[in-house]
Amino acid sequence: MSWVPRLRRAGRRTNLALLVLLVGAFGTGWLAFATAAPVSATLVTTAHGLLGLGALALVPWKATIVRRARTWRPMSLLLALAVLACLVGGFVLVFAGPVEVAGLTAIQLHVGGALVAVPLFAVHLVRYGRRQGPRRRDLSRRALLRTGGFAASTATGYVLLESIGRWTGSAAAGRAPTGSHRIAPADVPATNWLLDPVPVLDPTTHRVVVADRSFTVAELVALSEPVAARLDCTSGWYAEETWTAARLDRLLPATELAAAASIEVTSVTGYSRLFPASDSPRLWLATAADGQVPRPGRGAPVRLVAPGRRGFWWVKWVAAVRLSERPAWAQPPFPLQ
Ligand SMILES: Nc1nc2c(c(=O)[nH]1)N[C@H]1C(S)=C(S)[C@@H](COP(=O)(O)O)O[C@H]1N2
Ligand SMILES: [Mo]
Repeated sequence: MSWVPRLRRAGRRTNLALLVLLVGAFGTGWLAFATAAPVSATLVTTAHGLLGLGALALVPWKATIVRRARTWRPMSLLLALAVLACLVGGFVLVFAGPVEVAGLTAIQLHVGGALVAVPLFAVHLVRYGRRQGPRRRDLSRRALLRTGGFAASTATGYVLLESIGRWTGSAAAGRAPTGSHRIAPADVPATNWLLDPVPVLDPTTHRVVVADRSFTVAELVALSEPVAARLDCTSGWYAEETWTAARLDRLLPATELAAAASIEVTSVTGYSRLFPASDSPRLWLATAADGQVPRPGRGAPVRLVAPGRRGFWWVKWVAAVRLSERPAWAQPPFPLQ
């Protein structure tokens, strides 16, 4: 262990800072999955990156603390590995794009590492967290100056890494505000949120129920127009395509739509999302992408196109669109299937 540094100031404040940084990184990570608008996405992903980098910057101090411990529990090692996997996944995603590492996609490694770390971290806190809480002197001028200095160095490191990413022409340079990397429509993987199956549907017999009516695919095509939109998946890629799609507010009965709280779009697989009723002019039933019928995995014959919303809102294999009294916020923030 001679390679581990012995930093004098390593201690309670290191642990406390790590707690704040990791909890913050976890929270902003989920928030980043939910955001799509450029300004909010930039703020959230930058905060997420700063918090993660801050945690990484504390490793030498944490290593000093670990070195002082007489015994090591396997669980602590597992926790360290999970956090490491999460960090590696995050860096790979930023600098190399949505590639695979050891059979896992970068985002699977990143989110998987974080999810494995959570229960281990909770046990770790219960076991070692005593007397590690904040103290009054953490707010002293000197302590605050040190915290500010640490924050400033982390921010400098962040800017430096971003610049290196650009100069070296790495994938980091072309990221969207959400952090996603651009891919060609032909390279879009048919992406399911968790474990949804890919149904193969017959476009000649498939019908989509829209409130009190039902449409054949041909009827939807006849009501369609071109819609350019960006499909931005939370797994780290986005693609720009021009969809052939019919606007939902033109298919839904006007009076009922005005009275409804939300619109529920359901897939033949059962996957569904609730949208505020006022979103209807920005929701489209699409039958083609760039002039072609999409592959079955991409939602044919009818999929939702929801410009300005992240990919998991773009329900594939749409079976029904129903008006609902339920407010759109009364659903889990992310799909559960
Ligand atoms: N029915 C259904 N629709 C779905 C999903 C799903 O798992 N089931 N995944 C969503 C997610 S997470 C994304 S990113 C997009 C992916 O669309 P694509 O297959 O065209 O890439 O579809 C969305 N629509
Ligand atoms: Mo996605």
